Amino acid sequence: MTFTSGAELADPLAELLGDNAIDAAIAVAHPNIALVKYWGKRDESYLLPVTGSLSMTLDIYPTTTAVRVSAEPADTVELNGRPAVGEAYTRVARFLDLVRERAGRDEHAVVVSSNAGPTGAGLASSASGFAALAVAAAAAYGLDADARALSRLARRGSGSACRSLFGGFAVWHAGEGDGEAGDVSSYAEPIDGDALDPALVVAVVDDEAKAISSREAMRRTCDTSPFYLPWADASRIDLDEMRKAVARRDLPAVGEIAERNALGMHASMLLARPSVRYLSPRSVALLDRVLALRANGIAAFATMDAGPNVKVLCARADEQRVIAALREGGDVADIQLAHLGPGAALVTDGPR
Ligand code: 2P0
Repeated sequence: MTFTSGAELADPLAELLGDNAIDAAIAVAHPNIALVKYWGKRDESYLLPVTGSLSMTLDIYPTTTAVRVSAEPADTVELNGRPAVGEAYTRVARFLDLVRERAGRDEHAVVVSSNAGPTGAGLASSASGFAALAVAAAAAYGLDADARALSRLARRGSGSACRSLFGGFAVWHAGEGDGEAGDVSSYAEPIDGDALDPALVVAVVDDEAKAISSREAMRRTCDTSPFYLPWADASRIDLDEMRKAVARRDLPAVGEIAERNALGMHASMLLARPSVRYLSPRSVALLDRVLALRANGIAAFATMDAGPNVKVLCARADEQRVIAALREGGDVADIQLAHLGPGAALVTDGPR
């Protein structure tokens, strides 16, 4: 796997824009990891969640995306150096339709996007991807949108993307109602948690794309799991408690709530019919290491998303001990250390 910074990627993308950068823009966005999860939609077409969620935006794995409005007869989309096809293409083209509708324009676009981290492996590439696309496409089409409008727009591409508009910690409000009413009330906004300044150690067990999309897994869990509604009820309480724990900079409480919320989400998936299981034996081995760290007095807590990779929240002072403990036993393919990262932004001055 090659890791590239957003700044390095911006250079070839700038070439795509050519000398005349009118109706063109490049944006960079980072993934976010939810500490209180989004799992389940109340409205599939507007991507409105059943419950609110809370995340931290990371400073690793940026997505860099260039959008140029073009005279071509259709949108062209390149992801990680290859033409996007099938569902990946359709999701981007539909998203551009929303931008065009809001901007009152009908030209197509050329989109070129690169992820510095693994794609579709439960490491939030769709969050950084649609956040970067929202910012770049809005700028390229001249859409006048503030941060909240961009967050709502990014949500239409991938729910979790609405949180990557913001750096640090963000809360995604579930909002009220379906359709247009839900659309205006469901957005993310930043919350003050920078003083907490935790580390998130990302233990990559497997960077292959997942076998079942989170969208399908979410739908199946909502529709069939008897554990889904109990988890959603518990998650609303988790969100309230998490906001208070972040506000009082209480890392052990933040970690404990995050871990129970993630385990509950995975439990609800396990009871879906057919069952959805993202965690592998290696993920479970890493959870044991996190328990052992705690038994040794280190405040380390795990969270897992739609994939087998395990992210461990801890204080910066403990990050190297956590990395060493996770490396033992040979269950990880790669370890990345993340801290709080920036919100999505245009790359305005060329590569930096
Ligand atoms: C989250 N995940 O809160 C949760 C936890 C994965 C597990 O948001 O269907 O790609 O595009 O809205 O945002 C992954 O789902 O799903 C996700 P769609 P998305 O981060």
